[in-house]
Amino acid sequence: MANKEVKKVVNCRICNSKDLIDVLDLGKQPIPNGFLSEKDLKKKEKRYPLAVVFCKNCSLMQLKYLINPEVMFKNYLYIPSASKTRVEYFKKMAEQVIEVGKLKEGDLVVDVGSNDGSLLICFRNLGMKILGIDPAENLATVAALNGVYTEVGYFDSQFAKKVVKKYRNAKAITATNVIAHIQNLHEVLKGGDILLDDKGIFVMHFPYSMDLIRDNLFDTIYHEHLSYFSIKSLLKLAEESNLEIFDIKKSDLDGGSLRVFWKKKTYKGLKVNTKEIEKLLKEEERFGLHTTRAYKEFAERVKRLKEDSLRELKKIKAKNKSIVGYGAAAKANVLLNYVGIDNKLVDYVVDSTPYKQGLFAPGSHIPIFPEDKIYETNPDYVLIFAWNFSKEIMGKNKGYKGKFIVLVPNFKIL
Ligand code: JHZ
Repeated sequence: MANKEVKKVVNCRICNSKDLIDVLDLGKQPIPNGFLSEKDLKKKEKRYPLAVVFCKNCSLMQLKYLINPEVMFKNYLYIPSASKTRVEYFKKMAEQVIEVGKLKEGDLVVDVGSNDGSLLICFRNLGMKILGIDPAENLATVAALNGVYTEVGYFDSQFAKKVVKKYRNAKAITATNVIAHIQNLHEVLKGGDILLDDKGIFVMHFPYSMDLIRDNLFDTIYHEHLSYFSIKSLLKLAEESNLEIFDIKKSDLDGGSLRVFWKKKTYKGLKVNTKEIEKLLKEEERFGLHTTRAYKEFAERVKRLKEDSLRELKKIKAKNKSIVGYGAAAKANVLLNYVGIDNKLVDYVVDSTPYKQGLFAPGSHIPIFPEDKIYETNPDYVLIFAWNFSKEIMGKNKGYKGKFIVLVPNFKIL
């Protein structure tokens, strides 16, 4: 893919099957974190096809078209620390990893996709040695300001060898919301096997496809997310690896996520929680997550959601009421572009991320302001794009007198 920017997927990333069924086409969209400066607005914006397919063999939903990662990740504006709730989850995750992996003070924790160092800081506060890995050069600088050192690059077996040589084996590797960004998943596991201490654990955290399908979370489908994991697909992925899954825990973050615990097959100091894994797999079967029907029905619901949302927003505007957005999330941009919401419907979006303020949302070109802007203009409605943080957002804006709206899982005035 070196010179080509878009590549169509022909084989499943996990099981290599060609039996890929079309699920949903979200049209041509700009990259979801491709925020624009005023100067950029004059240039032609690049759009890439955004669609998902479902592998009938291993049940991995995945992107139909891939974009060169350099386009998306070299300069990255998303930081987890802009959301207090997410940082709270990171604190709990660090405690859990230390407990499950029986880590001791001074053990090395390596975070893949370490971003601004938010998760590693939690480990450092608990006495661990830490190292970040991330391809975003701009974020490595931000992490350094937080005292977190980052090796810049994409994690795979070669990268893992370099890290072991330069530092040592890791007692824990973490990867939150990044495994879905990586094309070669088998390489990630190979890298994990190389980097991990014989008695170490590798903990992955990412959104769960069952929650996505059941709750219409279509806006979490975007160019950065190559894979939408089911447990069936994860167990298939594990088959070829020297690592094995020894536990899976559900989390309610981001509308529903999975935390997947891996260890070396040769390490017998931790028991495999077969009962829990089988229970979760049965739940998927009962839901129908391995059948084409579940995906077709999901696509139908998303198309209806688009029509309903647009109609309801237009009704509000027809009454001369103002609407603004809250949270210039990546998923906000998918929603804006798919539903067809522009500056005529939504006046502006507010966001706590300093790097996004003053820029414009990709595609819709809606301007982004700091959060207090809503107290300057007092809009009639605030549309919460970051629905995963509705509680935090409504909680800290008790002084706002208008009404809150969400569009996902369905149009609702709160
Ligand atoms: P948030 C990113 O997606 C990209 P996004 C990535 N691919 C991924 O998987 C997820 O993260 C996990 C703002 N906000 O975290 C901050 C406020 O303004 O749901 C963020 O810009 N005020 C890695 O971008 C956005 O909302 C607040 O009070 O969809 C939330 O984005 C709060 C709580 C948030 O991720």
